[in-house]
Amino acid sequence: MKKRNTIVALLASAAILITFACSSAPTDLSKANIIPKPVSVTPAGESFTLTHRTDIYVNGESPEILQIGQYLADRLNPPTGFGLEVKKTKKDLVRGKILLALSDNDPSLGDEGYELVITDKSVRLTANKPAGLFYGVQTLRQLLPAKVEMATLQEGPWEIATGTIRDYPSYSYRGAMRDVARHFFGVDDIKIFIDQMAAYKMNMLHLHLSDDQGWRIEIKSWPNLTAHGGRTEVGGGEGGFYTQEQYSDIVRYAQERFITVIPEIDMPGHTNAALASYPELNAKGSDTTLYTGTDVGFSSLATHKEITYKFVGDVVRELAALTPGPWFHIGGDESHSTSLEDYIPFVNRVQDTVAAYGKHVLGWDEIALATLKPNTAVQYWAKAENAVKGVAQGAKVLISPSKYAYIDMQYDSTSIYGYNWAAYIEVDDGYNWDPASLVPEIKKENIIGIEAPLWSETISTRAEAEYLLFPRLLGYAEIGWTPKELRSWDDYKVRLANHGLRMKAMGISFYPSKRIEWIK
Ligand code: TNX
Repeated sequence: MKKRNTIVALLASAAILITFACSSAPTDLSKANIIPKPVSVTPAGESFTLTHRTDIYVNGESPEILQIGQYLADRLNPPTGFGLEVKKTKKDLVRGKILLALSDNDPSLGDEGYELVITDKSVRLTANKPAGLFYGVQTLRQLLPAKVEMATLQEGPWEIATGTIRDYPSYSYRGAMRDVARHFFGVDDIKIFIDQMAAYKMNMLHLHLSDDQGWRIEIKSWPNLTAHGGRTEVGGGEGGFYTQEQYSDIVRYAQERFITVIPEIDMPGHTNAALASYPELNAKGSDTTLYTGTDVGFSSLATHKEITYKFVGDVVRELAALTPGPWFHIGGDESHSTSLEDYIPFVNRVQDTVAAYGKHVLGWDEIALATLKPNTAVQYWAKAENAVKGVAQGAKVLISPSKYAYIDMQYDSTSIYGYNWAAYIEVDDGYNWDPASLVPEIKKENIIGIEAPLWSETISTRAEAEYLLFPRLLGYAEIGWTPKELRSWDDYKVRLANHGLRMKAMGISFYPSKRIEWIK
């Protein structure tokens, strides 16, 4: 019996040896398909193999570092089956292991940068701040085979090319917007999206929480906003809303992934759901009819009534209290039913309200027609002249030009979902532009970053959203992170082709653009 066991064991090890011999371990780190492309990659020509002995060691006093170590273990353990553990250490290098360490002696990496040093014996990830470690972990994921993204046990080997990556972002705001007003998307959908953003080092999630078709966030002092205004959506579906607890849950989940939530309450236009819930907010009339169409520009809060400012004050107070991030988005777009004479004082007053609750104002580019307060930032989506007016007032600009960055635009005339009023945006069109080269008066130093908005008039399910989001979101992530000089379509399209398998492993229903030679 003993002899037979020995033979079995010998055969098994031979099988393992053969497997190893047949697989060609990656040895050239410069060939790794990382998105967004890192600032610098120096290959060392060998490879490191992750095994059941490669536990994760963390060195640093921040409570977040343990959490990041655990996040990495939680990504690696299901597909590898290794059961890696997270352990504390005081050492700077642990042979045979993965080490995450905080050390703030590398100023060129900034607050979000990291250095990843991979030798044949160990992996060492360092950063000044926890955010940098988190982004380094995202890079490490992408160095492993795509099947590392599967939730079920996969076959190894788990090999990485050796070398050094030093990396940090171009812009501090790398965002996406989800419109949960036109069609409602629940907490689980948004959490999945947060995980997808995190994988590509995006850090700002703008939630468009109210519009003509629905009010999506519980406001305790104005309960009819959700009781009535949250009850439908485009096309007449049942709509929905987040309770304050659910919103806080989203905020926390995002925070754990170094993503800041930016709530938007669009005003004075795009407010039919609020007007129908509280008719006293109308200039005249008392219509309580909900709207399920897709027109824009027909509604306005009564900018002359004091009750409107009581309403805005209560909403901003409750939502600001639930929002740890610095920004509060006041919308301000397409207020075609508000005269400019009414619009300007309204925007001026609402900026004061937001400031009173400790937040900085973000608003669509039309708000630059008003007098911008210090720290107010303008989101350039439509009119360059508005954004330029903002810059002239000393405001920073968030770049979201509809022609390049609107994720609800169709890829081409055959696209099933989306609009085309701004453009068709194929994957290369979405990638081939630069935020600091769009408008001569808007220079890199005026720009906080880039955001890609996904409006949801034409989509109502997670798969439909993903069809528009992916693969374009990866390109927007790269534009926000990677310096302009390192970005090129020819290089990007090869890396993206490799991410097809990775997106598939992550369960993403992406649009298989013909402009990419997807690796099968
Ligand atoms: C314009 S972008 C809008 C949205 C629509 C979108 C559809 C912006 C600030 N306003 O209300 O949903 O077009 O593409």
